[in-house]
Amino acid sequence: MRVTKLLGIEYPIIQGGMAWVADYHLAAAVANAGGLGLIGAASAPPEVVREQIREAKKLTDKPFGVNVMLMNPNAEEVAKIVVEEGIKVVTTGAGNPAKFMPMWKEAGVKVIPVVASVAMAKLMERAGADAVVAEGTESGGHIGSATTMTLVPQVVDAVNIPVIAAGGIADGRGFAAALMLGAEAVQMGTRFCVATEAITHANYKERIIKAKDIDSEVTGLSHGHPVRQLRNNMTKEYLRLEKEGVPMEELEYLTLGSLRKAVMDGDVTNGTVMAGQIAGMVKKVQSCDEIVQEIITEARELLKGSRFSF
Ligand code: TUI
Repeated sequence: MRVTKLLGIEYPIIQGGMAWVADYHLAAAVANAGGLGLIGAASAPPEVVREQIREAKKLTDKPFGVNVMLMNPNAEEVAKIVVEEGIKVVTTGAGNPAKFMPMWKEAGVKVIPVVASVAMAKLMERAGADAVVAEGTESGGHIGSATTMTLVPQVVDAVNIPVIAAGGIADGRGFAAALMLGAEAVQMGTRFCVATEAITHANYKERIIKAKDIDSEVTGLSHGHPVRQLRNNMTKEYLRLEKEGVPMEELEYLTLGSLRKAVMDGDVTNGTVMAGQIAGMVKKVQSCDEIVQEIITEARELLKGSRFSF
């Protein structure tokens, strides 16, 4: 498979670069399980990202990457640190990473932008991306509008680089379906968010495990920053104010630090509980190794004898 070869990993499973959740513990655990683990730089200060990378190296000698969140005002510094620390794979989110590509390519870093449209996927291919993650609107966090089912095959048809499917995938069936849509790997967030090794607060994990299929809401649609999260006091209040036409700046104030409050402090009532629509199917805390093995075994069984068998 092109993606496993490109990244030097055993299984074509990539962990999402989730803000606060994807720290070095999770990245190293996914790497040790044979997938691609990622440290989610999110809004962390650049020196914290450097520290995280060094800690991950102590826990694994397998390849792992860093997700650079492009809305972060420190993204440029983080982009440089990734090179300085010898990171070999970068994924990016929430923007266009073109200005960092020459620096990364020169340093031999494999660049995998997360995209939510065909246009962005083509742009990234032309800019030198090694692969793209096509992320459907089923995902948690900052999202686009196309579903995984519609986005993935259209991106596959539009580019020649490998496409990694994300959004709504959490088991072997989703993995197999992604391959049938033409993807060559999957990226998963929600399932890894509840992993034993994830530092996610127990309340957050429990909220995901108790979630039903229709428990997520999308906030921020009216001001162009849609974020999928599980329904609670925060989403009710946010959506009420958004409907009243409260300006974006005031809404941002409401959510300042709210993800941290949920992930780290366990306030899943007033904090932001980002998770994908597949949360309803995520039913237990398991180690990253168990998660990866279960998905691969299930998918192999489903694809046996087909041209997708692996
Ligand atoms: O980035 C994500 N998901 C995220 S980032 C994040 S951090 C955050 N925290 C609080 C509020 C808001 C965000 C949480 N979840 N996924 C990757 C992704 N990228 N989804 C959609 C996009 C995207 C959107 C527009 C990529 C490129 C793009 O292009 C716009 C442009 O600049 O042309």
